[in-house]
Amino acid sequence: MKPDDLIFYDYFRSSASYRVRIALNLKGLQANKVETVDLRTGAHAQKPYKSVAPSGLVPSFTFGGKTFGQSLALIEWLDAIYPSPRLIPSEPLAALGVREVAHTIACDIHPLNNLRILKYITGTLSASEEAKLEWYHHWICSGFDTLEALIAPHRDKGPFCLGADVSLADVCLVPQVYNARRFDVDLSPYPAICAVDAHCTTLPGFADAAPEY
Ligand SMILES: N[C@@H](CCC(=O)N[C@@H](CS)C(=O)NCC(=O)O)C(=O)O
Repeated sequence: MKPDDLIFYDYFRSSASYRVRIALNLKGLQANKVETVDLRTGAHAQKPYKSVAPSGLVPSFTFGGKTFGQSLALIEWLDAIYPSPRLIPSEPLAALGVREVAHTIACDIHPLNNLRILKYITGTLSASEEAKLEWYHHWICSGFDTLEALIAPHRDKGPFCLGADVSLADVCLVPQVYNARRFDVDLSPYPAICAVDAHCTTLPGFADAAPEY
């Protein structure tokens, strides 16, 4: 299924874009057009991308002549229009649990370790490469301590973060684990996180969305 007129601005290594790729795959959707915005060359921070997406961040969607950013907002929109499978449960308490995990990743971990933050601390604040890695590991581990406590109680109910059903929590977790591995974070203190990640990455919707390297 192709939502009419949808352009998806994507970058393979962007974990926020990776979330959107997983959500599209799980729902069997394809954008009409996928435009790569290369973060390595700084294409995100310049025209023409900056003129359609003022934040200069990926991912974003353009349709009906407008551009919208924020991966969780984009996924919630997709979920409202294409509810199969539901990534945010309709039952309010279940939805609260899913958003708690998703926001722990998207609000409390990811923004601290984003490219522009790492560039700022090494550039403007003159932090060393070693200090940058220490920063990166610190915020991943701080967030993963919380996530492990949120996910572990659900391990006997099914293979996903919140039990039997795939949700926005898993869509956010897998890209964040990818980031942690890329930066050599020791994941041995997080068996529940690793078990959910190991299960999800066997599923085509997740596997096909993964960065090639
Ligand atoms: N909260 C935003 C974050 C978007 C974001 O930070 N994207 C990153 C890639 S994962 C980016 O464009 N970074 C460019 C930069 O930091 O300069 C979302 O969930 O979409």
